[in-house]
Amino acid sequence: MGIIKDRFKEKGDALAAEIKDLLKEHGTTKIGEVQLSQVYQGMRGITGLVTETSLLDAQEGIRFRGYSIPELREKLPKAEGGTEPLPEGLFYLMLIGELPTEADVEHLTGVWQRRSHVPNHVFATIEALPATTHPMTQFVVGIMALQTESEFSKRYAAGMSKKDYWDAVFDDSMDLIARLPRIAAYIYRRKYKNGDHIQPNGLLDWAGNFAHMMGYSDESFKELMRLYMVIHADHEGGNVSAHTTHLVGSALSDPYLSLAAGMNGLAGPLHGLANQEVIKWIYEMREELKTEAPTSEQIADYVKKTLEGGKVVPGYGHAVLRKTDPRFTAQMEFGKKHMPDDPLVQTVWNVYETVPPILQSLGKIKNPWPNVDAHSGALLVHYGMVEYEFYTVLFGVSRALGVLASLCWDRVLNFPLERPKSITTDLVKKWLKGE
Ligand code: FAM
Repeated sequence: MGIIKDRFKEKGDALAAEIKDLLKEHGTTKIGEVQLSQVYQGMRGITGLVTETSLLDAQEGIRFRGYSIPELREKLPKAEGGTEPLPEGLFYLMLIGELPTEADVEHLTGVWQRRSHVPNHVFATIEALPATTHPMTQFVVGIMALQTESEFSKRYAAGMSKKDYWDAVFDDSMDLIARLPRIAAYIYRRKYKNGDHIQPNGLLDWAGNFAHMMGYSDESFKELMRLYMVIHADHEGGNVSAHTTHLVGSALSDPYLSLAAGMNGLAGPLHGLANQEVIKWIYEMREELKTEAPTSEQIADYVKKTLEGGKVVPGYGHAVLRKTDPRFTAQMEFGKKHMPDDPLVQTVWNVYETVPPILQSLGKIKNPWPNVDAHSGALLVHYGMVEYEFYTVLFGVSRALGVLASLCWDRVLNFPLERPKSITTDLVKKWLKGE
């Protein structure tokens, strides 16, 4: 891993120097204003973070270091015989800021294979939970149990110098990414396959091995895992999982503590849990309509019923995006290539035709289009992964790539403790009276 760490440090020092000069000259430049409604309504549109790994454009969607998802699917190295990008390549791009070579990706695959050992006490801790425990709870408990392995915490306790924080966070982040598939697969096999665990296959890439350990040997499922791990990896810095990991890390909580916090945010229904809610919603619709292939009219009626019941239509809308999520489009292309006749996938496409005009007609929804969660479950069900309560764990394994790459950048840029100011409504009233 030496070469990647050295390259990262070189990039980090160069950008740190650039930012220092930039702030010296422009530190007092105003970059926006804050309206009262933004303070009360989720800080939407307030620019208050710097995240180097990716940037989200409301009209165009996500770009990772300037590359769109179609460009990444074309330019990033692939597995032998594969057509989908390897997540190792995306992590390298987010961390270093340059496209990786095949050799860079192979090197990273090897580093993560060698660092993937999970101590037994982690599995024992997970086993202490009832098997009925939600997979995301088991996942976060597993990450917390792994915190005993944190180099950062050990070195901080031993008096580590501030200039070395980045080095310890880098090591912990690489160890953690390497270990997450093993923990996630363990939870899957424990909960759904009677604890019939599958040992890692050291010849496979990170996502391919993850598929293997969950019990899926189908080559196109491995390809789906590679695409899935890439498109869910990062979505700039303000989404709940990224922002939480960054915030907790700013207190110098180690990467294990920071990622666990971010994963608790991802477990929320308005964030990462939506991917399970979408499939649940479609299953309930098919159950109620007694058909595997609801017509557009039947879907429209069911959507209206959902809305009248005061519930959201899961998989639709977004806090920033104002168009169809390119992560949805990438999944739709995968579906058209690998499973064009799958009835559940076709229902997702029918929902896509039907839902946006209905949401638009409400007049209050800023983005009526599908987000990443609207498609993901149907692709997984096609291969037999029907356990939708597990889907957000897949999302979490992927999102760790982006939020931990960002955590490394936070430390190498020496970002301080994050501490925005809060106000009271009494104070607001005083302001408004000019007091
Ligand atoms: N179905 C029904 N109502 C919706 C809706 C949807 N899909 N999306 C937004 N609305 C409502 C929203 O609840 C709010 O209603 P009230 O004024 O009555 O409270 C109104 O429309 C304005 O909301 P908005 O400004 O358009 O959206 P927000 O920025 O407040 O919320 C989301 C964004 C993603 C939380 C929201 O679109 C939603 O709840 N979507 C369904 C859940 C989902 O798919 N989440 C996953 C998001 C995904 F990107 C991820 O993080 N994995």
